[in-house]
Amino acid sequence: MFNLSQGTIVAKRTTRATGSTSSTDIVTIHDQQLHRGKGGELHQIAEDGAELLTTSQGGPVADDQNSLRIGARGPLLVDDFHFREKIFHFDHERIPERVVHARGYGAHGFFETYEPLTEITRADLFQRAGEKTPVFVRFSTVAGNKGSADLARDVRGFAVKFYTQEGNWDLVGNNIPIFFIQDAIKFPDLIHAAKQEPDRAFPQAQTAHDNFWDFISLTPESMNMVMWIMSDRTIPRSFRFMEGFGVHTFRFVNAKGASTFVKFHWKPKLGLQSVAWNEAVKINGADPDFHRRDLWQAIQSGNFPEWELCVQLFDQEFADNFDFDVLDPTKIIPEEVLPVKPIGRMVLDRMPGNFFAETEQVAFMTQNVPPGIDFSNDPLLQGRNFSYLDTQLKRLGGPNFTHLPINAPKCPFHNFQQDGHMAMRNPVGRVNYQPNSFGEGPRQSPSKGYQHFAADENGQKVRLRPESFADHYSQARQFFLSQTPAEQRHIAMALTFELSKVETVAIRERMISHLLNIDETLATTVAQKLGIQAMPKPADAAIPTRQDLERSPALSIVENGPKRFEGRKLGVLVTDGVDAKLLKKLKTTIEKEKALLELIAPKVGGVTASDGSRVEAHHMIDGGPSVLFDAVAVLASPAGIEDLEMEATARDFVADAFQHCKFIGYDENAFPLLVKAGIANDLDEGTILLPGDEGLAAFVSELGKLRVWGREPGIKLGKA
Ligand code: HDE
Repeated sequence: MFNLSQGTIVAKRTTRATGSTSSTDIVTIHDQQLHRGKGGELHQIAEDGAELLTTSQGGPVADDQNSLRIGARGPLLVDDFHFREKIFHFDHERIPERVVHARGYGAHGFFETYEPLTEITRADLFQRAGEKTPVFVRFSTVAGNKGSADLARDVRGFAVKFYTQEGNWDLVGNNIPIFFIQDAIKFPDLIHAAKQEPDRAFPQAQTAHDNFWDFISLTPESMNMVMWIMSDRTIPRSFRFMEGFGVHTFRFVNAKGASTFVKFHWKPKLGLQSVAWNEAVKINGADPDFHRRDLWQAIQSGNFPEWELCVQLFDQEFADNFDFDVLDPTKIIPEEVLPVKPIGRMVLDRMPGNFFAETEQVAFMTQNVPPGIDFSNDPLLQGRNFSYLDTQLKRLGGPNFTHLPINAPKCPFHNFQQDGHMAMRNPVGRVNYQPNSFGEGPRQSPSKGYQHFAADENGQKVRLRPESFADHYSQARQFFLSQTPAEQRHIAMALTFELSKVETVAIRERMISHLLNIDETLATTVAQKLGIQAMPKPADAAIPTRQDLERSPALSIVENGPKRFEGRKLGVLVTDGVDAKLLKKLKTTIEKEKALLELIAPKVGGVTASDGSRVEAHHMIDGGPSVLFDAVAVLASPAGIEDLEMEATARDFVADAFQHCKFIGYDENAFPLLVKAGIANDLDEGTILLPGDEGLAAFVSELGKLRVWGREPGIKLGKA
């Protein structure tokens, strides 16, 4: 529309209401001022110098505040194309949410290969040490709707799209290394049972209801997963502090066509960490976006989260001799049996510019594998390979979702696919097929193209479950026995809570009968807490629990926690008159640890410190409960603490931190708040009188232990 060659271009220095522009930003053509956008495109300019608002057809808009009508109080007119177009587009803003994993949050980053893996895989991204491959990661919960709260007790999705030089590789994993079911045909039943019940449409994002536990208690293959989901793994403190797993056995295939089985593990650099259940419930109220905000804050402040990609590699002989079937997705291979080998690291360093365009429209598909990575016969994986492509068509509305920038490969790609809704890559010319004799267009290449591993397969066409998948309890028991006492307590508490929400007594009892096959003490504890009068018989088992398997410390979160407070958050409750020197020193000590300090005060406007300086708060006490922090401190003046004692939220701040087994630092003036909160008689190694600014480093180093779980059995509910 604006032909630069015909007009006079005048560079002009202009300051707009929205900020100053450089001298080359504004050009004038035919006396019309235009603004040059980042991509060099031209926009018309409004009276105040901003870009001119237009319709989607490019038509300039004069009034976006009032629709066209007859007279000031008359009816609206169909003539108003601007109104109609605006409302039409708004009406169609939503696309179907994912049937599972609807709530998610994504980030960009890169994967860096440690060393060439040429011997075991021809995958291009593993050929050169130091090679960086761009990635996009989406973390998610499974059961809840898009708007559900982040701290639901749920499995977390951990899906990684690697944009490799030989096409996209999607490692669509979870934060738990196994799954509920052994065959994809059961997936719709599992998900129907887990999501809200269809008549009443609740509960939202919770498995604590009859349908879920009914299905589970009738599905013994889910028992190993039950132990994992009732553990603190399903209430992670942050995406940054969770592991990820490919779950299935995959294959690496080298250039000679030889295959090695592989299981993928992501290990977070900052160690594992979860929250307590009572804390999770409160976080959901205080900040339903807790995990999103955490990732956003970390990346925006330059604290880029990092994971190592590790592999367990094994051959057919190992598979034949292992206690369980490596094709069974309800089983792990313990790291103590087959160590994990780090092969690279992933760093997330950029948030999407637009949530919808990237995080919502990203389409992960298990069947996206580059040459050198292949599938095993895991029946769950093979079922997924059908589902993921199919679901994208529904969700993204047509076959051209691969044209969206977030889904398009970053390597060159050419084929004869054409047309369809919203086609944005449209080849030109006559030839749209092959073979063709015009010598045009792309050609297949047997040497460079994807070659499926030539596995020998034969057998009858049957519907059955292999005998080797039949032991449903041994690894569940191993998981339970590999937990620390605190973690075992949490599993019992979680089972009790969930089953207490189940109204049908027979379902509760059926679950206890399974627990008896896992651990008798666990079963009795839960049964007692549920008030079950007569213990049921252990569930019939196709294969009874084996002798105890070796304990696997890799399965515990507490045993794989951080060594330091790095990446965590200290919440400091302050009052007017707070010791300025102490506060300043605490802040520098925390920041030296690469951790964050946030201030909570009676007013968000902040407090006046002892030296008269004004200190702004991040939260007002009602909006900054202690559940939002990994540890807390209270620093006060004698007058200030009297006011705090009167505040229920300030008492809760301390009482909750105590109940959640957090470290609590306090100065002498703050002690009366501990008395009022009812914890002054129970002080322990986690309640620390701050020794003055000299001893702060020791305090901060204690914080690296994160929780004083030993406090938990002694906490008398209702006391704090
Ligand atoms: Fe998924 N899963 N899944 N799943 N899954 C989807 O695909 C499915 C399973 C996982 O952030 C859907 O694009 C079947 C295991 C993640 O966009 C759908 C089965 C694991 C995500 C689908 C499974 C996963 C999904 C819904 C049983 C861990 C979110 C929307 C065989 C290894 C990806 C979509 C994202 C999403 C099907 C089981 C992980 C319907 C049929 C096991 C992380 O295609």
